[in-house]
Amino acid sequence: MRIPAFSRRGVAAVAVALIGTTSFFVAQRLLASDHQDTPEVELNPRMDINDVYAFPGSSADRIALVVTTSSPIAGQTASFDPNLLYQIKVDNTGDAVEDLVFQVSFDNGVGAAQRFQVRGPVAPSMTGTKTMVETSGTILQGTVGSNAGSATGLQAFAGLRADPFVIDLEQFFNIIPDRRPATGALAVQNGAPATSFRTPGVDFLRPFNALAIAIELPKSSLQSSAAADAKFGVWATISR
Ligand SMILES: [Ca+2]
Repeated sequence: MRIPAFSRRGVAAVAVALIGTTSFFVAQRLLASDHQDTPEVELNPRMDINDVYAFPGSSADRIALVVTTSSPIAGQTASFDPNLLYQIKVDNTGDAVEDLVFQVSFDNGVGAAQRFQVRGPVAPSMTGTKTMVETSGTILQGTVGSNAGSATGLQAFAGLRADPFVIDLEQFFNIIPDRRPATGALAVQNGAPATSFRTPGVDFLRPFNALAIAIELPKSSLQSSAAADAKFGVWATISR
């Protein structure tokens, strides 16, 4: 398992895998997230995966998969990038290679006028760093800010939501200043250099929104068998 230097997001994904109430395994090789990991991502927040979550769904047999981007700058008119392919990937055979993918793309609309399309779950034609837009299988279409699909089958949401991640990001950059972003409010030092988080803790992200993609469906749609201990791993990618 390999986790890059600034990997609060990657750590989050691992934590989900370990403590989730559904059955998961930790991928053998974890690249974790790309949060601020390259100059291109740093300057293009819509390309930047914030976090990946796997939550229990609306009933015991359902699961909700979520990927967030664009925090902590997403405002009311924030939009997904129509030139990017957002994917949630699922490995259900334990080899850290995706067996199923959800491919999410967006049109040129702005804010709540933007429309999205979800393809999947579908077996991908290509895996790993290579991607092909899939044309077979389920295709779900909806409008940003509204649910689309069926509450008993596949349903999806894309839009602005409160960033669910908890961290004192301001103090984090006082502890590790070389990770400070190049733009935005956090680009400016606020507070003295530090070696630890504040007490009591500060949920710095609480007032901030992220752009979220959430997909909820029966767990059986993702498992390779009906066995009670059937497991699968989940991660996300953004491609251009
Ligand atoms: Ca696999």
